[in-house]
Amino acid sequence: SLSERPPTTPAVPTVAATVIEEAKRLAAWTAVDRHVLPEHKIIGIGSGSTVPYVVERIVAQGSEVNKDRIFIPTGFQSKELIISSKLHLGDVDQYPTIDVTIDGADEVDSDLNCIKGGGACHLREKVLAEAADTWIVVADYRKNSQVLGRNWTHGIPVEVAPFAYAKVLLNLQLLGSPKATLRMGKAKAGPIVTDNGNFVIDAPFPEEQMKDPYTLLARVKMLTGVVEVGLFCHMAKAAYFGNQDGSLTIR
Ligand code: ABF
Repeated sequence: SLSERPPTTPAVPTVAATVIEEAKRLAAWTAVDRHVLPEHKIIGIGSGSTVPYVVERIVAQGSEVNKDRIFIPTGFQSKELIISSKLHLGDVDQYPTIDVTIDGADEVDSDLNCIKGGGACHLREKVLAEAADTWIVVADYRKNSQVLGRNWTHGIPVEVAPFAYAKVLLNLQLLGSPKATLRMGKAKAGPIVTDNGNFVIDAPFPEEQMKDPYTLLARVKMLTGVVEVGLFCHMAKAAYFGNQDGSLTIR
């Protein structure tokens, strides 16, 4: 029985966490092997917990190839990752054309549309995705979905100018998201603030609307005060998902 288990026996969540990490690593390493080629000199590095495995694999390509490369971050976390990995840091204003950007996602649908912005970096993530000749998504199996919103139930992250948040909230509610809410910091003492000094609203929409993410993206983006929407439509060239059983799904 459970009570007879020695206290040192690993708990189930620890095992699951290892499986998830291995799934992330497999997706990230395979994507790097296939898409980060020796001739690529300007490389975008995304945000989240899968991206460190991307950088790990790029570092393993060796200093000979990496000494001539510039790495562009999507936010504070990836900037620190690039610096601590001793790779050359650049910014998208110096390098507006990127060879390849690899990033994570909160959810990916069957047409490779993505929800992003769980980490509140989606403005920079989208700029780096658009700037790239090739944009690749890496994730574990939990992000692999048919329709957006089924796995990621918090809603679409919408970055807004702080002074306009109440107006945008109201407009999002009118657009079909009555539960749209301003994202608060951990202590709930105030809203989270993005790398760009803005707020984030999380707007869950009914599946009916999520089935046509491009139309929804266009409607939300039209709201004055919205800086960027965490819906990435028709952008990914491929998505790599590490699975629970150690296999890989490529779409
Ligand atoms: C969110 O988290 C996304 O915009 C980001 O790319 C994603 C990936 O997170 P993880 O790899 O930890 O699942 O911020």
